Amino acid sequence: MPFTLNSARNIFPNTLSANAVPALITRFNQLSAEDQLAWIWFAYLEMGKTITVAAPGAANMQFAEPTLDEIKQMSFQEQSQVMCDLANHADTPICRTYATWTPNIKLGFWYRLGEWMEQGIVAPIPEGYKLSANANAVLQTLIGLDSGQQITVLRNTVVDMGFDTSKMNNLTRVSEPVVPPTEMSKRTKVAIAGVTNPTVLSYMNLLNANDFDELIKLFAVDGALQPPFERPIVGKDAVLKFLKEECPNLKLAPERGVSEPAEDGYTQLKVTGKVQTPWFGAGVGMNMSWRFLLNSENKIFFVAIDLLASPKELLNLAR
Ligand code: 45D
Repeated sequence: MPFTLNSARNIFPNTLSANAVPALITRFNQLSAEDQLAWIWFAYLEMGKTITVAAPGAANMQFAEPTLDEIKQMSFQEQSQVMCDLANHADTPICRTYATWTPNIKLGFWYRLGEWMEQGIVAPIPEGYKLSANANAVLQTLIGLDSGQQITVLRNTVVDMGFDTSKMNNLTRVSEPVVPPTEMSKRTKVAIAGVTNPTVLSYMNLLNANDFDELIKLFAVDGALQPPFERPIVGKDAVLKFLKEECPNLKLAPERGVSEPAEDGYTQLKVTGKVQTPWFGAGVGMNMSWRFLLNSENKIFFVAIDLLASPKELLNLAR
Protein backbone atom coordinates (compact mmCIF):
# COMPACT_ATOMS: atom_id res chain seq x y z
CA MET A 1 0.00 0.00 0.00
CA PRO A 2 1.45 3.40 -0.89
CA PHE A 3 2.10 5.83 1.92
CA THR A 4 -0.51 8.43 2.83
CA LEU A 5 0.02 11.50 4.97
CA ASN A 6 -1.53 9.63 7.89
CA SER A 7 0.60 6.51 7.58
CA ALA A 8 3.68 8.71 7.12
CA ARG A 9 2.97 10.41 10.44
CA ASN A 10 3.37 7.07 12.18
CA ILE A 11 6.90 6.20 11.08
CA PHE A 12 9.22 5.51 14.02
CA PRO A 13 6.28 5.23 16.42
CA ASN A 14 8.61 4.68 19.39
CA THR A 15 9.68 8.32 19.34
CA LEU A 16 8.78 9.87 22.70
CA SER A 17 7.92 13.52 22.31
CA ALA A 18 7.66 16.01 25.17
CA ASN A 19 4.00 15.47 26.07
CA ALA A 20 4.58 17.53 29.19
CA VAL A 21 4.38 20.61 26.94
CA PRO A 22 0.82 20.26 25.57
CA ALA A 23 -0.33 18.89 28.95
CA LEU A 24 0.92 22.01 30.68
CA ILE A 25 -0.58 24.33 28.06
CA THR A 26 -3.97 22.71 28.57
CA ARG A 27 -3.76 23.49 32.28
CA PHE A 28 -2.56 27.02 31.55
CA ASN A 29 -5.54 27.65 29.26
CA GLN A 30 -7.92 26.86 32.10
CA LEU A 31 -6.59 29.75 34.20
CA SER A 32 -8.27 33.17 34.26
CA ALA A 33 -6.79 35.86 31.99
CA GLU A 34 -5.36 37.76 35.01
CA ASP A 35 -3.76 34.60 36.30
CA GLN A 36 -2.40 33.76 32.85
CA LEU A 37 -0.67 37.12 32.52
CA ALA A 38 0.76 36.98 36.02
CA TRP A 39 1.76 33.37 35.42
CA ILE A 40 3.73 34.26 32.29
CA TRP A 41 5.33 37.14 34.14
CA PHE A 42 6.50 34.88 36.98
CA ALA A 43 7.54 32.17 34.52
CA TYR A 44 9.55 34.70 32.55
CA LEU A 45 11.26 35.99 35.71
CA GLU A 46 11.98 32.46 36.85
CA MET A 47 13.51 31.45 33.50
CA GLY A 48 15.46 34.70 33.34
CA LYS A 49 17.52 33.45 36.27
CA THR A 50 19.17 30.83 34.10
CA ILE A 51 18.69 31.74 30.43
CA THR A 52 18.63 35.06 28.60
CA VAL A 53 16.37 35.92 25.75
CA ALA A 54 17.97 37.88 22.91
CA ALA A 55 16.56 41.29 21.95
CA PRO A 56 14.67 41.18 18.64
CA GLY A 57 16.26 43.05 15.72
CA ALA A 58 14.73 46.33 14.52
CA ALA A 59 13.54 44.72 11.27
CA ASN A 60 11.47 42.28 13.31
CA MET A 61 9.88 45.00 15.38
CA GLN A 62 8.62 47.40 12.70
CA PHE A 63 5.23 45.72 12.32
CA ALA A 64 4.46 45.73 16.04
CA GLU A 65 5.64 49.31 16.49
CA PRO A 66 2.34 51.13 15.71
CA THR A 67 0.45 48.89 18.15
CA LEU A 68 3.14 49.30 20.79
CA ASP A 69 2.98 53.10 20.39
CA GLU A 70 -0.78 52.98 20.78
CA ILE A 71 -0.45 50.98 23.99
CA LYS A 72 2.24 53.33 25.32
CA GLN A 73 -0.22 56.26 25.13
CA MET A 74 -2.86 54.43 27.21
CA SER A 75 -3.60 54.64 30.93
CA PHE A 76 -2.45 51.71 33.10
CA GLN A 77 -6.03 50.51 33.27
CA GLU A 78 -6.43 50.50 29.49
CA GLN A 79 -3.09 48.75 29.09
CA SER A 80 -4.10 46.00 31.51
CA GLN A 81 -7.34 45.64 29.57
CA VAL A 82 -5.44 45.18 26.28
CA MET A 83 -3.29 42.46 27.80
CA CYS A 84 -6.33 40.70 29.28
CA ASP A 85 -8.10 40.97 25.92
CA LEU A 86 -5.16 39.27 24.23
CA ALA A 87 -5.23 36.43 26.76
CA ASN A 88 -9.02 36.17 26.37
CA HIS A 89 -8.89 36.05 22.55
CA ALA A 90 -11.33 38.96 22.57
CA ASP A 91 -12.64 40.57 19.39
CA THR A 92 -10.92 43.98 19.47
CA PRO A 93 -8.89 45.84 16.82
CA ILE A 94 -5.61 45.12 18.65
CA CYS A 95 -6.48 41.42 19.08
CA ARG A 96 -7.26 41.25 15.34
CA THR A 97 -3.98 42.95 14.41
CA TYR A 98 -2.07 40.63 16.75
CA ALA A 99 -3.64 37.61 15.05
CA THR A 100 -2.11 38.59 11.71
CA TRP A 101 1.46 38.51 13.04
CA THR A 102 3.99 35.71 12.73
CA PRO A 103 5.20 34.09 15.97
CA ASN A 104 8.40 36.15 15.91
CA ILE A 105 6.51 39.44 15.72
CA LYS A 106 4.25 38.33 18.59
CA LEU A 107 7.27 37.38 20.70
CA GLY A 108 8.97 40.71 19.90
CA PHE A 109 5.82 42.58 20.90
CA TRP A 110 5.73 40.88 24.31
CA TYR A 111 9.45 41.24 24.73
CA ARG A 112 9.01 45.01 24.44
CA LEU A 113 5.93 45.09 26.70
CA GLY A 114 7.90 43.11 29.30
CA GLU A 115 10.69 45.70 29.17
CA TRP A 116 8.15 48.50 29.53
CA MET A 117 6.44 46.75 32.42
CA GLU A 118 9.78 46.59 34.18
CA GLN A 119 10.47 50.28 33.46
CA GLY A 120 7.02 51.38 34.65
CA ILE A 121 5.90 52.54 31.17
CA VAL A 122 3.29 49.79 30.96
CA ALA A 123 1.04 48.56 33.78
CA PRO A 124 2.99 45.98 35.79
CA ILE A 125 1.58 42.87 37.38
CA PRO A 126 0.24 44.35 40.66
CA GLU A 127 2.79 44.17 43.43
CA GLY A 128 2.09 41.24 45.70
CA TYR A 129 -0.18 39.58 43.12
CA LYS A 130 -0.89 36.09 44.40
CA LEU A 131 -1.31 33.38 41.82
CA SER A 132 -4.24 31.07 42.46
CA ALA A 133 -3.23 27.71 43.95
CA ASN A 134 -3.91 26.14 40.58
CA ALA A 135 -1.74 28.61 38.69
CA ASN A 136 1.00 28.08 41.20
CA ALA A 137 0.89 24.34 40.67
CA VAL A 138 1.13 24.88 36.91
CA LEU A 139 4.13 27.15 37.48
CA GLN A 140 5.87 24.53 39.62
CA THR A 141 5.41 22.01 36.82
CA LEU A 142 6.97 24.43 34.34
CA ILE A 143 9.96 25.01 36.58
CA GLY A 144 10.55 21.25 36.63
CA LEU A 145 10.85 21.02 32.84
CA ASP A 146 14.10 21.36 30.92
CA SER A 147 14.79 24.75 29.37
CA GLY A 148 13.95 23.64 25.81
CA GLN A 149 10.51 22.57 26.99
CA GLN A 150 10.05 25.72 29.08
CA ILE A 151 10.66 28.06 26.15
CA THR A 152 8.33 26.00 23.98
CA VAL A 153 5.53 26.40 26.53
CA LEU A 154 6.14 30.13 26.71
CA ARG A 155 6.28 30.49 22.94
CA ASN A 156 3.07 28.58 22.42
CA THR A 157 1.12 30.54 25.03
CA VAL A 158 2.14 33.77 23.28
CA VAL A 159 1.37 32.45 19.79
CA ASP A 160 -2.12 31.36 20.85
CA MET A 161 -3.15 34.79 22.16
CA GLY A 162 -5.25 37.32 20.25
CA PHE A 163 -8.39 36.91 18.19
CA ASP A 164 -8.96 33.47 16.65
CA THR A 165 -7.75 33.68 13.03
CA SER A 166 -10.19 30.98 11.95
CA LYS A 167 -12.98 33.47 12.72
CA MET A 168 -11.45 36.14 10.51
CA ASN A 169 -12.28 36.45 6.85
CA ASN A 170 -9.86 38.37 4.62
CA LEU A 171 -6.92 37.64 6.88
CA THR A 172 -3.68 39.10 5.53
CA ARG A 173 -0.70 37.75 7.39
CA VAL A 174 2.07 40.13 8.31
CA SER A 175 5.60 38.81 8.34
CA GLU A 176 9.07 40.24 8.69
CA PRO A 177 11.34 40.87 5.70
CA VAL A 178 12.82 37.60 4.47
CA VAL A 179 16.41 37.17 5.64
CA PRO A 180 18.94 36.66 2.84
CA PRO A 181 20.61 33.26 2.61
CA THR A 182 24.11 32.93 4.06
CA GLU A 183 26.77 33.47 1.42
CA MET A 184 28.34 30.28 0.10
CA SER A 185 31.79 30.77 1.63
CA LYS A 186 30.28 31.13 5.12
CA ARG A 187 28.07 28.03 5.08
CA THR A 188 28.58 25.14 7.44
CA LYS A 189 28.13 21.42 6.84
CA VAL A 190 26.63 18.98 9.30
CA ALA A 191 27.83 15.42 9.81
CA ILE A 192 25.32 12.85 11.04
CA ALA A 193 26.59 9.53 12.39
CA GLY A 194 24.82 6.76 10.48
CA VAL A 195 23.36 8.99 7.76
CA THR A 196 24.83 9.75 4.33
CA ASN A 197 21.56 10.46 2.50
CA PRO A 198 22.19 13.64 0.47
CA THR A 199 18.61 14.92 0.82
CA VAL A 200 18.76 14.80 4.59
CA LEU A 201 22.21 16.38 4.76
CA SER A 202 21.15 19.14 2.35
CA TYR A 203 17.98 19.74 4.38
CA MET A 204 20.06 20.50 7.47
CA ASN A 205 22.68 22.55 5.63
CA LEU A 206 20.18 24.65 3.64
CA LEU A 207 18.04 25.35 6.70
CA ASN A 208 21.16 26.45 8.59
CA ALA A 209 21.99 28.77 5.67
CA ASN A 210 18.45 30.28 5.54
CA ASP A 211 18.36 29.12 1.91
CA PHE A 212 14.65 28.33 1.80
CA ASP A 213 14.27 28.60 -1.99
CA GLU A 214 16.79 25.77 -2.41
CA LEU A 215 15.49 23.86 0.58
CA ILE A 216 11.98 23.66 -0.81
CA LYS A 217 13.31 21.92 -3.93
CA LEU A 218 14.06 18.90 -1.73
CA PHE A 219 10.33 18.39 -1.14
CA ALA A 220 7.92 16.39 -3.29
CA VAL A 221 5.11 18.52 -4.79
CA ASP A 222 2.65 17.13 -2.24
CA GLY A 223 5.33 16.96 0.46
CA ALA A 224 4.52 17.86 4.06
CA LEU A 225 6.30 19.19 7.14
CA GLN A 226 4.95 18.67 10.65
CA PRO A 227 6.31 21.11 13.27
CA PRO A 228 6.37 20.09 16.94
CA PHE A 229 2.86 19.72 18.44
CA GLU A 230 1.20 20.86 15.18
CA ARG A 231 -0.70 19.45 12.25
CA PRO A 232 1.30 18.82 9.09
CA ILE A 233 1.74 21.69 6.64
CA VAL A 234 1.02 20.20 3.23
CA GLY A 235 2.27 21.18 -0.23
CA LYS A 236 5.35 23.04 -1.40
CA ASP A 237 3.79 26.53 -1.37
CA ALA A 238 2.54 26.27 2.19
CA VAL A 239 5.79 24.71 3.41
CA LEU A 240 7.89 27.43 1.75
CA LYS A 241 5.75 30.14 3.34
CA PHE A 242 6.20 28.51 6.73
CA LEU A 243 9.96 28.17 6.28
CA LYS A 244 10.34 31.83 5.37
CA GLU A 245 8.11 33.02 8.21
CA GLU A 246 9.20 30.80 11.08
CA CYS A 247 12.60 29.29 10.37
CA PRO A 248 15.18 32.05 9.88
CA ASN A 249 18.36 31.78 11.92
CA LEU A 250 17.66 28.43 13.49
CA LYS A 251 20.70 26.34 14.23
CA LEU A 252 20.30 22.64 13.59
CA ALA A 253 22.93 20.35 15.07
CA PRO A 254 21.88 16.82 14.17
CA GLU A 255 24.02 14.15 15.80
CA ARG A 256 23.02 10.66 14.73
CA GLY A 257 20.48 8.78 12.70
CA VAL A 258 19.28 5.63 11.07
CA SER A 259 18.07 4.90 7.57
CA GLU A 260 16.11 1.97 6.21
CA PRO A 261 14.15 1.07 3.09
CA ALA A 262 10.35 1.22 3.29
CA GLU A 263 7.55 0.14 0.91
CA ASP A 264 7.31 1.33 -2.71
CA GLY A 265 10.95 2.37 -2.91
CA TYR A 266 10.51 4.88 -0.09
CA THR A 267 13.21 5.39 2.55
CA GLN A 268 12.56 6.23 6.18
CA LEU A 269 15.15 7.99 8.27
CA LYS A 270 15.22 9.20 11.82
CA VAL A 271 17.76 11.76 12.98
CA THR A 272 18.22 13.13 16.50
CA GLY A 273 20.18 16.11 17.76
CA LYS A 274 19.95 19.65 19.05
CA VAL A 275 18.28 22.79 17.74
CA GLN A 276 18.90 26.36 18.86
CA THR A 277 16.46 29.22 18.35
CA PRO A 278 17.85 32.71 17.69
CA TRP A 279 15.84 33.89 20.72
CA PHE A 280 18.07 31.99 23.13
CA GLY A 281 21.14 31.11 21.04
CA ALA A 282 23.56 28.59 22.46
CA GLY A 283 22.02 29.09 25.91
CA VAL A 284 19.27 26.60 25.13
CA GLY A 285 19.72 23.42 23.13
CA MET A 286 16.43 21.72 22.38
CA ASN A 287 16.53 17.93 22.08
CA MET A 288 14.83 17.18 18.79
CA SER A 289 14.20 14.47 16.25
CA TRP A 290 13.45 14.54 12.55
CA ARG A 291 11.49 11.65 11.05
CA PHE A 292 11.88 11.72 7.26
CA LEU A 293 10.00 9.72 4.68
CA LEU A 294 11.62 10.11 1.26
CA ASN A 295 10.00 8.91 -1.97
CA SER A 296 11.73 6.81 -4.62
CA GLU A 297 13.16 10.02 -6.14
CA ASN A 298 14.70 10.90 -2.79
CA LYS A 299 12.30 13.84 -2.37
CA ILE A 300 10.77 14.61 1.02
CA PHE A 301 7.25 13.20 1.13
CA PHE A 302 7.01 13.87 4.85
CA VAL A 303 9.15 15.16 7.70
CA ALA A 304 8.04 15.43 11.32
CA ILE A 305 10.02 17.53 13.76
CA ASP A 306 9.51 16.59 17.40
CA LEU A 307 10.67 18.04 20.69
CA LEU A 308 11.89 15.01 22.62
CA ALA A 309 10.73 13.96 26.07
CA SER A 310 14.26 13.72 27.51
CA PRO A 311 17.94 13.68 26.52
CA LYS A 312 17.76 9.89 26.69
CA GLU A 313 15.55 10.01 23.58
CA LEU A 314 18.51 11.33 21.58
CA LEU A 315 19.78 7.75 21.58
CA ASN A 316 16.48 6.16 20.61
CA LEU A 317 16.64 5.19 16.95
CA ALA A 318 14.41 2.13 17.28
CA ARG A 319 11.86 1.52 14.52
O1 45D B 1 1.51 37.84 28.85
O2 45D B 1 13.76 21.29 10.86
C1 45D B 1 5.33 39.12 29.85
C2 45D B 1 10.93 23.91 12.40
C3 45D B 1 4.17 39.05 30.88
C4 45D B 1 11.26 23.85 10.90
C5 45D B 1 5.05 38.31 28.62
C6 45D B 1 12.09 23.43 13.23
C7 45D B 1 2.81 39.08 30.33
C8 45D B 1 11.89 22.62 10.44
C9 45D B 1 6.56 38.61 30.58
C10 45D B 1 5.56 40.55 29.42
C11 45D B 1 10.60 25.36 12.70
C12 45D B 1 9.71 23.07 12.69
C13 45D B 1 3.76 37.89 28.31
C14 45D B 1 13.06 22.59 12.68
C15 45D B 1 2.62 38.23 29.14
C16 45D B 1 12.97 22.12 11.32
C17 45D B 1 6.19 38.07 27.72
C18 45D B 1 12.09 23.65 14.69
C19 45D B 1 3.47 37.08 27.12
C20 45D B 1 14.20 22.10 13.48
C21 45D B 1 6.72 36.87 27.44
C22 45D B 1 12.29 24.82 15.33
C23 45D B 1 7.84 36.69 26.52
C24 45D B 1 12.06 25.00 16.76
C25 45D B 1 8.57 37.89 26.01
C26 45D B 1 11.81 23.82 17.60
C27 45D B 1 8.17 35.42 26.15
C28 45D B 1 12.05 26.26 17.26
C29 45D B 1 9.19 35.07 25.20
C30 45D B 1 11.70 26.60 18.61
C31 45D B 1 9.39 33.78 24.83
C32 45D B 1 11.71 27.90 19.07
C33 45D B 1 10.27 33.35 23.75
C34 45D B 1 11.25 28.31 20.38
C35 45D B 1 10.23 32.03 23.36
C36 45D B 1 11.35 29.63 20.72
C37 45D B 1 11.15 34.33 23.07
C38 45D B 1 10.70 27.32 21.31
C39 45D B 1 10.90 31.50 22.21
C40 45D B 1 10.83 30.18 21.93
